[in-house]
Amino acid sequence: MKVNMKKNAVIKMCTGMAALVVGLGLMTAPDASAATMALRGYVYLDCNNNGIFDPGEQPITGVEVTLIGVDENGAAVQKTALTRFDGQYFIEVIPGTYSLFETQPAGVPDGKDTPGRCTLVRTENDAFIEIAVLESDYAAGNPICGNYNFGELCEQPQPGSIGDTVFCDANDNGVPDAGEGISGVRVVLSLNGAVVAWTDTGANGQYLFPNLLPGDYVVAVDTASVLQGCSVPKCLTSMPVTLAAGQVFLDADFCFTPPPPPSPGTGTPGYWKTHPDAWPVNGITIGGIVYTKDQAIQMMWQSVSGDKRVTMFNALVCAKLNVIIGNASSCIAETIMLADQWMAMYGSASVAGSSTAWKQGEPLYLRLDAYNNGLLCAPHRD
Ligand SMILES: [Ca+2]
Ligand SMILES: [Ca+2]
Ligand SMILES: [Ca+2]
Ligand SMILES: [Ca+2]
Repeated sequence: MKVNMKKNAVIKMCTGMAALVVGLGLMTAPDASAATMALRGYVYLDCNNNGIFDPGEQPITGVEVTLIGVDENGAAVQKTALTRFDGQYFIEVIPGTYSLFETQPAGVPDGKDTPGRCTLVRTENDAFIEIAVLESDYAAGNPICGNYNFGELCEQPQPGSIGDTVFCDANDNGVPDAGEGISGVRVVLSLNGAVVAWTDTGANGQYLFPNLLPGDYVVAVDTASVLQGCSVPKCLTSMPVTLAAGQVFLDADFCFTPPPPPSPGTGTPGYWKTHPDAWPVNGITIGGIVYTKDQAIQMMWQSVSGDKRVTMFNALVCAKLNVIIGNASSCIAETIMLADQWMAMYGSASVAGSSTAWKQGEPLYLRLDAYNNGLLCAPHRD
């Protein structure tokens, strides 16, 4: 690894100081029992911002790194160390779980942080959280959880920005059109899990977070602040944005849709045949035959006993009326089509309950009946 090359270079130059070098923990001692278990890493100027301590990149000396955690005996541990001439910090520990926090050196723009080889829970900006330091690492002669490196930048990166529209997608095309912007919506910006800024959309639904350094941001809409009758999330309500230096990212758009009109509710034959004024149409086609409203209602008053055509007719008329008045139909459209085909095929003669025809028809009827009773995708009208 690059860092080892650097370390070797130091050791070659300082052969007369080998004992000192070991004392500082630069070398991995061959005898595990004599090795020091430690967490270590470098703070350096990551001029090419790649998260790697490359040859030619400069160490930063005197940076404070704090270790906080709990050792294997359950004792709380807190230690600090300063980086040395070669940019390395070195904190002795016994097995346990520890987090490392860098104090950002003054006058240097913040850079990438790269975790080392022992398992950890997560990396945050200038922090490595809950590194597991295990006895097994120690026994294997691999006693150092190394290379928890804090990189800093050589020059201030060009600021970027994130925007820009929260809209009510009234025409359902997925893009913001003129007049679709929603004003007064709170938009919140987070960086590495922490809220860093918020703003409210202007009159045209636009917002902008300017002067942002590169980083892994998340932009989110506070959905509770979306009013104006267009409050149902239609597309994303939050979006991760990895912003590069100088990048202007204006595609963090969020869209909403008006709530659907309240469902009028479904009715059964008992309702539709006694409420002719509620019919939304004056005629209805069943099995390819057109009936006037009066004819259909007359049919519905017939006794259903013995002739399953009447049973199916009643259920199918009601299901069609329930759809026409605005109830959701996705769960029943196919059944209505099949029931119409059934009526076209068997509607010319009486159908007995024991017949083959009713074996085909009954499942369709049961589904229509469930829909009409508000048990499928639309509620009952009561
Ligand atoms: Ca680098
Ligand atoms: Ca830093
Ligand atoms: Ca950092
Ligand atoms: Ca639109």
